Amino acid sequence: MTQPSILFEAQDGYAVVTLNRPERLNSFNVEMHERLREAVSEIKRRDEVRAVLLTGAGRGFCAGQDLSDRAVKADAAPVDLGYALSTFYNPLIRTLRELPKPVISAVNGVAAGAGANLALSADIVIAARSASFVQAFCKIGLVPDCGGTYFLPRLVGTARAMGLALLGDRLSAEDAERWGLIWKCVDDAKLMDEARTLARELGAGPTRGFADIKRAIYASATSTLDAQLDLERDLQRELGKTADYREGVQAFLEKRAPKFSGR
Ligand code: LHQ
Repeated sequence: MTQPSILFEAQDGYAVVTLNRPERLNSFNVEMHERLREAVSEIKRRDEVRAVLLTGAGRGFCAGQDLSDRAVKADAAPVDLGYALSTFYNPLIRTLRELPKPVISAVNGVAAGAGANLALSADIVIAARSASFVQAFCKIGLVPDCGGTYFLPRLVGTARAMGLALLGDRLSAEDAERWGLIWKCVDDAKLMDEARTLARELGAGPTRGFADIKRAIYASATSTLDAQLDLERDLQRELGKTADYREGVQAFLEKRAPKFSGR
């Protein structure tokens, strides 16, 4: 029996989505895209799922597009790679960034091409020490996609972004942490425990506040101080009316841990 290309579990307020084509380093084919889209829709729909953890099965996180897939095979006839981006990759990246719940990627091994930028699209990226990031696109004559040309210069600056994109060298998880490309790098054996602890903590947090933190931080990439000050005022005004704000303040005054409902 063939294994499902996406594994999905939800408990304790968070979902774990595992890319599961380990024999191909979890590279994407159409079937895996479709299963992932279903998993993400379920996460969107279920209010009790308040955080997401994305990881890969086996020794890799994701090697990007499956280059042996019929849909992208470069043979005699020209192939429209824009179709795969419009249909699958771009909606995926947009949905994860706009998801009003925190997304964590636990990078368990190599993350290459679209797989690297999928990992970097998460709100928090935690990687195993043996993991690595490869902007492999230049090796096959392509540009970084899945938001790579947006994320890289913003995360590490133009000089490093350009080096990564033009050279396609492997960047170790330790260097990725040092460069500020990711949140942190941990020992391999600790990756999933740490990632689950984070997901549990975020899943039990003030979800509406978290959604607005995402919104404001991401808006700042293309915004001005003036606009951010206005946005912060507007978001704070709405968050001040939430049950979680009341609970947070009450818990502080009563010197106890808050119990956030996500509302
Ligand atoms: C693979 C792949 C793979 C198939 C490893 N496909 N089999 C978007 C829209 C439309 C079209 C085009 O692209 C895109 C976005 C993209 O993602 S373009 C970039 C696509 N990805 C790549 O170019 C990465 C290709 N892979 C590699 O460079 C290496 O495999 C990395 C650096 C990821 C890992 O290297 P190693 O650790 O040395 O592993 P390996 O190369 O031995 O791979 C293990 C197996 O996985 C191997 O199969 P085999 O049968 O020989 O054991 C590879 O052929 C297979 N594999 N990536 N993308």
